[in-house]
Amino acid sequence: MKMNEYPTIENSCRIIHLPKIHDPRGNLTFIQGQEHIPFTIQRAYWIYDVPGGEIRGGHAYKSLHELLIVVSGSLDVVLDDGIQVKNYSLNRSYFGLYIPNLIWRSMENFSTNALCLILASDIYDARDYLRDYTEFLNHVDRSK
Ligand code: T46
Repeated sequence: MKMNEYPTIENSCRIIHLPKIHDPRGNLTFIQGQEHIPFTIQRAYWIYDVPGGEIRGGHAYKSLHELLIVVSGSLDVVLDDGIQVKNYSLNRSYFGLYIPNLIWRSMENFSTNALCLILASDIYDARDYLRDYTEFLNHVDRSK
C-alpha cells in the first residue's frame, strides 16, 4: 500500500474554531449536529485531575476519529503520523483539535485543573487501539 493512502498530520489533523457567543455574562461555545466536526458523535468523555508531570495516551486508533477540546486550563497534544511529529498547545475552550484514525497521540504538560473533553466517532472498543508503536508503524506502512 502507498504511504499517502493513510491519514497524515498535514492532510488530516487540524484546529477547528468553534462558535463563540460573546456575552458580558460569560461566553458560550457549542457543537451541534454535523455542522462543526467531520464525524457523528457517538461518545463523550473527559480527562481531569491529572497530577503534574503525568502523560496520557501513547496510542493510535485503527478507526476512531476524535475532537479534543481543552475546556479549562492548558495542555500539549503531541501527534505523530509515523513521518512527522507535531505539538499542539491547547488553551482555548473554543478550539477543538481534530484527530482522525491512525495518528499516534499523547497528552502532556497538563496545567493544574486542566479539563479536556473528547468527542469520539464511536463507542469504546479496546480492540480499536494500537498501543505498540512498531505495530502502529507497520499498520500505516511507514516502518523504516
Ligand atoms: C487520547 C489520549 C490522549 C473506557 O472504559 N471508556 C472510554 O471511553 C475510554 C476513553 C477509556 N476507558 C477505559 C479504558 C482504560 O482502561 O479507561 C482506561 C483508560 O483509557 P485510555 O487507555 O484510552 O486512556 P489514555 O490516557 O491512554 O488515552 C486517552 C484517550 O483515551 C485517547 O483518546 O487521545 O488520552
